[in-house]
Amino acid sequence: MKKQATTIFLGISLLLLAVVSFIFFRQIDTGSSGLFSNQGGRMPGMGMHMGGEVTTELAPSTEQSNKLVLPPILEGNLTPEDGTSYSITALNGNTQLKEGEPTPTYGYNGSVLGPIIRIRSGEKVEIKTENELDTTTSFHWHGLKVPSNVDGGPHTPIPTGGTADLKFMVKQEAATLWFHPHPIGEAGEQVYQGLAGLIYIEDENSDSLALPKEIGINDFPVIVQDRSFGSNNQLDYTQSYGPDGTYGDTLMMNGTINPYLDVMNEKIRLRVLNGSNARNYQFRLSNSSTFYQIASDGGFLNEPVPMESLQLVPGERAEIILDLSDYKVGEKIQLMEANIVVLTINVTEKTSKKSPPLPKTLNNIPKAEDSTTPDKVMTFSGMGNMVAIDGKQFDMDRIDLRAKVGEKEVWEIKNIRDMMGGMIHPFHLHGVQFKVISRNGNAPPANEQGWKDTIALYPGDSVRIEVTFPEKGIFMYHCHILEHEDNGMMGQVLVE
Ligand SMILES: [Cu+2]
Repeated sequence: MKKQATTIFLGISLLLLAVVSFIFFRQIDTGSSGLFSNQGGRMPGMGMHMGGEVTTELAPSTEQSNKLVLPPILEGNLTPEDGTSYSITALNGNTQLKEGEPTPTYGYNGSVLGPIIRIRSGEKVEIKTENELDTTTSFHWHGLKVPSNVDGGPHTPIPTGGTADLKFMVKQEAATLWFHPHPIGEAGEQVYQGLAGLIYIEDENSDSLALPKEIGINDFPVIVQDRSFGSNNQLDYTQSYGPDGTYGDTLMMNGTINPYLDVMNEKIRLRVLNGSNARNYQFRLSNSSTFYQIASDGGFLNEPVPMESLQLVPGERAEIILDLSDYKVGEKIQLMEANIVVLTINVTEKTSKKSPPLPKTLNNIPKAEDSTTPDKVMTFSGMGNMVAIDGKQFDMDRIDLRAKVGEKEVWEIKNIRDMMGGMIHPFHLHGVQFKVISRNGNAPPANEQGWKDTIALYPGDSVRIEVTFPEKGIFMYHCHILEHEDNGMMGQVLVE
């Protein structure tokens, strides 16, 4: 009897010690915005799920190295009234992602991911969308400045067999955007199954800048995603699902596992999209060398920003330049995430022409303006099924905020730290490119001083942004951890 009581006492003490040290380390871990682990408050190797943690670690690939698949450029048809017309169809398919069985996937105009839609600033565009999936979807153009009836959010579901004809003017500068499904409660699963594509906007500035721009030669798209493969190479969303994000142990770039790229010894440009459901990345180069970020979500930065590491939260993009001019044929460099190889870049050929130096000036974005009192304040809080914005979960019948078209506003967005430390929530706002004014009262880092549509909110953060909606309608703002979005961490702003 006494022995049993001692055992129970010992057990309770150990448990208490574990909980207290867990909270303690978590506070340290999330104490600073600059120093963070992959997820706010993750304790590597603990392997237990206490909300907000990445429970699935990335594993080094055991697959053979594969040439990076490049998505095709979608050809448009020139029409007299509607400008250039494109067709995008969401399809069921099977894709050979791994050795063995092909994987059942979703794709746009193909079995997985989608083509690159290449449009020009000032151009009239038509996109004919069609849903051939056996489930309702929507076609959201992430980062595009369009009226909300074109935006493709939860208000415009396309049922199985349905079509929608979208027409708009391209009213924004050169940028790398993307498109993905945004149906209510189902975005996570549909993206996980393979739905995502890129949009390149070009303009006179991007034409004239001396940057690598030969697609597939020195200008490459890199869509980074993590997946878990079950038996027979299935992507089992339900099995892999986590209420704080669905993670996988396997990295895929453009749908390629363990990819390599053969290039010449010149400057190369990577247009990197974090297309993952929930995982944050901290990219660096294998030899720790400096690279340059030239563009953020909504276009070119004012000048190239030298960097040794690049963080991207889900939905975020960055264009980076790697200077391989001094590399010899046979040398290689790798893009890394922690100790995991993301992409191997082999220099296999000597270029006949020397890359010009990077332009000193890329863009002319006026500095963001602050105000003493923000026009709007909102708070992100909670985890799992308890995620909320201003204490509320998404309700399609409720307008949360109102704004006037063309009027500059300052929004203050807070991520409330909780007992467990909290999580990084990627904040995304539809229909606009905004500017980051400050993070906790300090100027944002140089690579965040351009146009943004998605930013990291660290636990305890208070971020101010400058927002001017160019178009009318109802626009979403939400967490881009797709499982949080699906769980209702989303609100809507009516722009009149
Ligand atoms: Cu979130």
